[in-house]
Amino acid sequence: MERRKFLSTVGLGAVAVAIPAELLSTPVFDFSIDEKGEFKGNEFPELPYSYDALEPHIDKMTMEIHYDRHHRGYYNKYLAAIEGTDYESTPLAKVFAKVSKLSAGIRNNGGGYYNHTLFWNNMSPDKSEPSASLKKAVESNFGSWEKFQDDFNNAAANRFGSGWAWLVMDANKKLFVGSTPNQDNPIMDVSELRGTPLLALDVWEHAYYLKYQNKRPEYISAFWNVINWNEVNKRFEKALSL
Ligand code: MN3
Repeated sequence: MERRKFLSTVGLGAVAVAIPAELLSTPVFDFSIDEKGEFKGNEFPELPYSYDALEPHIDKMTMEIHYDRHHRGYYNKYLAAIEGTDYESTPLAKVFAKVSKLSAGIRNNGGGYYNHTLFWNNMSPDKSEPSASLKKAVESNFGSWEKFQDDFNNAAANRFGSGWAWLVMDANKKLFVGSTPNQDNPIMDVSELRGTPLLALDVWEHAYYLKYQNKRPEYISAFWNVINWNEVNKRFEKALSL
């Protein structure tokens, strides 16, 4: 099956539609997409669960439109933006490292494509827990787990207009939270936040408006119920080892 081949090639893991439920709780997103990775950004990623899997926290219609229209749109427009250029074979991370010199089409659509791929994979219908080592790092960087949650929630709630909230590890292995506008992300050279993203939250209105309308804080608190900590734990360990 072609998809299976692609998955093993880019290391997205076992995310085919028919896999047993218990596998859905295992990390499905490979770090190779990131800063030092080789991910070319030329395949549309599988959604690792069904559209209704995150109900009631994120509703089915939002997921379907978000994934199949918004995300697919970024993907298609990114491919169009790099068509016929050297960037067709350049890993996404290397494109982002000099995105300030590239077109708005590459920046916005490449960012949209990458950010949503992180986002789908750092959510799951299955309960999981932050690892002991991640908890310890969060406590030492933020003072407490609650302070981290507050800071993350504030970053997400206070991003004016469209953008993303992040938990990021910087080059000194320190954790911090922040937000980026539009489809920017912490591995873009234009970003004020620089580092390896561990957790991403989409705060564009299209991510929550059908269910939550203008109540973005309710969507943000619902997000905590569907975080795939297995994935965040894995990214944390990988980022520590870079
Ligand atoms: Mn979105």
